This record gives sequence, structure tokens and C-alpha cells, in this order.
Amino acid sequence: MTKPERIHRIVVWVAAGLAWLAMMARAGAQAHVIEVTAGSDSRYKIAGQHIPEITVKAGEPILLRVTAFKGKSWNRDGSIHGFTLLRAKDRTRVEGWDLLFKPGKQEFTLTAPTEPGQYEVVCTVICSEEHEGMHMKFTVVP
Ligand SMILES: [Cu+2]
Repeated sequence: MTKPERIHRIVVWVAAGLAWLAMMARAGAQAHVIEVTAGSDSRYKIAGQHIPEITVKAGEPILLRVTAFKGKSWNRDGSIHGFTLLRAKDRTRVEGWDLLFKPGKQEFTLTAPTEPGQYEVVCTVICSEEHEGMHMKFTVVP
């Protein structure tokens, strides 16, 4: 390989690397950040919302930031609350949205459902006698 060829090859690799970095930075910046607390009282909470609910755009990247507090009971594996997304129309589970929380802070990188419509988040851990009331509305807009 001649010297100009070597330089050309290096330039191509550096350009490809920069393009990749720019793409990753954009992807990170575009994620819709949702912060949810899973309370010891078996309720989901979102700051600034009296009745918590989540609205996302179909197919958008989501970063779910969770802070979870132990209720009165939990799973043997240490999970203290769940977060499973169901389609409102038939109560079927949405793939990739069957989450379990450990005590404290945790993050999940997710993708919003591609089908607009009404969904529901439900807890899947029997976290207290109030567990059945642990759910919230989830809307996917086009
Ligand atoms: Cu629960």
C-alpha cells in the first residue's frame, strides 16, 4: 500500500467512527425519559401528576428510570414490584415490557409499542393487600 492509500484508509475509518459517535449521541438524546416511583403503598407515582399516567409516541426509544420501595411482601427472587404493559383491548402482554423492580434506583431501555392505542401498566408482584390497585393508564399516540 502506498502512503496516500494508507492515509486515505485512516481518513475513511476516522470519518466512519465520527459518524457512529454522532448517531449514538443522537439516539441517547432522543430517548423519552420517564421517571416512576413504585411506592411501599403499592402505587405507581409520577412527579407532578395526581393520577399517574404515561403517554408515549409509537415506536419511540424510552428510558424508564425507576425508584422502588418495598411493600409488605415481595417475590423470592427479591423483586418488590412489577411493571407489565398490557393491551387494554384484550389484556395481552406487550413483548419487552415485562419488568421486575428491585429496591432502589434502576433504569430500563425500552421501545414504545408501535401500535397506537390504550394500554395499562400493572404490577405483577403481590406487594401488599393493595396490590390489585397498583396499575396506571398508558397511552401510545401516533
Ligand atoms: Cu405491586
